[in-house]
Amino acid sequence: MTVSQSAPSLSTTIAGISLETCIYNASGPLCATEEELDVIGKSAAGAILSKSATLEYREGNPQPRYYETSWGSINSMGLPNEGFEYYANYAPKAAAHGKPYIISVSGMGYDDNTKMIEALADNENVAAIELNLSCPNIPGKPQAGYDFEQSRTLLEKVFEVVRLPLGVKLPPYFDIPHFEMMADVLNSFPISFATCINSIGNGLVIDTEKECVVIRPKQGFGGIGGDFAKPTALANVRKFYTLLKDDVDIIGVGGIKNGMDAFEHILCGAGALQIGTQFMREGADCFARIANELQDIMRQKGYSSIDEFKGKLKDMGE
Ligand code: RRO
Repeated sequence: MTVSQSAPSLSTTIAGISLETCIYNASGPLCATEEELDVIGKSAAGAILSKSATLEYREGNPQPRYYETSWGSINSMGLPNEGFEYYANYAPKAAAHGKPYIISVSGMGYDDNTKMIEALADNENVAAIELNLSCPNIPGKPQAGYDFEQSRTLLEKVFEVVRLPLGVKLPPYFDIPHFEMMADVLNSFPISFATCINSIGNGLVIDTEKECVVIRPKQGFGGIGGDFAKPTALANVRKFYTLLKDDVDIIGVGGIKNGMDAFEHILCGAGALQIGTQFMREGADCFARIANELQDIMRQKGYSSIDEFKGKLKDMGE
């Protein structure tokens, strides 16, 4: 008798919300309009995450503001979005796709953030909020996540009004004391998840033929995503997995373009994965492809669920 082997499960739970599959879109690429969100809804993505919303509509930075390279991307979009209400109003349509809808919020100050988060309190079709502490592209505005006291103050205000599960989107950190300082801030609040990492801020890509930068805003400086972001993303996933309270889920994003990249993120501790640059490059087919590749790897290794290897990265001892 042959025993039929069921496919390895990619299901996961983030912020107490069940996802049929742990792979979905990163906030940023192709998630700013209803049409784009519907494409994600119809795809194999495990959730629908919106572009970071501000209180009002924003045009964003001047074009060209996104550039793809062989190894990834640089962007200085400048938070172009339809305004918070648009994403709140999309919630029933997202629910019709049968998968959790998460709204990314990126207010221009404390009050904007609390207003948006308060307004979402009773939206039963929104599963969670991802508070963006890390947009690198607003001229003259530092990334909140690099200012630990500002982050603490913002979270104090936010947790006075929030009713939905709330997580934070973090910038990449590079220094061990900085990981510890941010973990100390986050561990003071009942956050549900931490998404690691946003793009690596203020890189520079050059067109050597033209001897010119490749994007217009900020003299060509922009956030780096793709292959080069992966080692930094893995380090951030790993560090926050070990430093944050046990009930905080880690969502990995940065350089995931195939099943093995996804496997590495989970090994470091990610309970869900977001795809940014590769989604922009390939479109929504990337979710099913990466999921299938991850399942193949799990089959080869004898894993039937992601919990069997999540966070189980070994080190080599001292
Ligand atoms: O819109 C952007 O320029 C942008 C945002 Br809000 C962000 O969080 N990360 C990024 O790379 N670009």
